[in-house]
Amino acid sequence: MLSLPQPEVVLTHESDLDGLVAGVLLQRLARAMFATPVSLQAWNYQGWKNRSMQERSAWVTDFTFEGRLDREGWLVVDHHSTQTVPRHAKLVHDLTRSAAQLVYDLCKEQGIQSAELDRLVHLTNVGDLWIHIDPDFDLACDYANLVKTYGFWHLHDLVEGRIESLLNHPLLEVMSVKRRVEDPIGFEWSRKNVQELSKTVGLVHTAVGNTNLIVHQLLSQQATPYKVLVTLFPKSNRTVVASFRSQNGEALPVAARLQGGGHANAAGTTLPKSVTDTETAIGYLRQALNQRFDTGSGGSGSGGGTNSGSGGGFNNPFAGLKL
Ligand SMILES: [Mn+2]
Repeated sequence: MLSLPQPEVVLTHESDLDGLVAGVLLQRLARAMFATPVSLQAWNYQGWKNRSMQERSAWVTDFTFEGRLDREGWLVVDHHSTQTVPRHAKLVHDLTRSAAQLVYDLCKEQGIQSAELDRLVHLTNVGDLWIHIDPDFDLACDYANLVKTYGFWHLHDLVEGRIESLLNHPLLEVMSVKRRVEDPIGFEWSRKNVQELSKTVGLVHTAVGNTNLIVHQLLSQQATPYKVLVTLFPKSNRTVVASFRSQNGEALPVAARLQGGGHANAAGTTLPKSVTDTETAIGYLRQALNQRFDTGSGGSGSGGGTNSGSGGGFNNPFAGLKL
């Protein structure tokens, strides 16, 4: 058994089922090991990049291990690729398993295990790792879509943190109908509505249907000339999330260029605050993706600095963009 430091907080990824299941399970593990409740925080990529890591001790899951997380008293359980070698933090890392699966393995060592959790973690794994040959793949997508459709905290609060209640939840029926009715219609429409952002990146407009599935089909059928397909998700707080997909590792570098992160073929970012709708997002992405790195004469601010203030300005490299 790995000896784990007592955490002040559990930090997880807000955007998907993997983050939800892994985060809640880590929280339970902490409570079981230290007999005291620990709060759960969920972050999107943009907020995460700007978050200061002040806690003396924290448990992190479903976020890429990087230097600023390599702290004494910190635990990171993750499955995104990383070049960083841990020198201070404890790292539990496996590219081939979901964060939920990795956390659940730790839980089982502490006796936190049930048939319900076995099932939920399996479905999370299949959906998050996109194991499309698994017989449960369609169902796993329905589970993943619960978080995409209703949001991390809405769903969490609806089941009062008891993630087992997601199993066979009545809302899955809604996801299943959406899949059967919306996906074929959405695929046909999206196929005809792909817009060039750069020579290698195309924006997939979506009307209805499971965007992930539609984009995956477009890529696997090579239905467009682009190596990377982008979809945009305007959020209720007037930010826009951009999601990048590819088949040969091209998605992550594009997302990283836009302050994002993720997996080689499935990555994302939250666009700057001044991008508030799809139209401004398209202008921003065109500008950003067609700009060469070496023309970024924006001065010291271009070295990876992000726009952490609440003001409306873009990051320096894109300061000249007119919207
Ligand atoms: Mn994940």
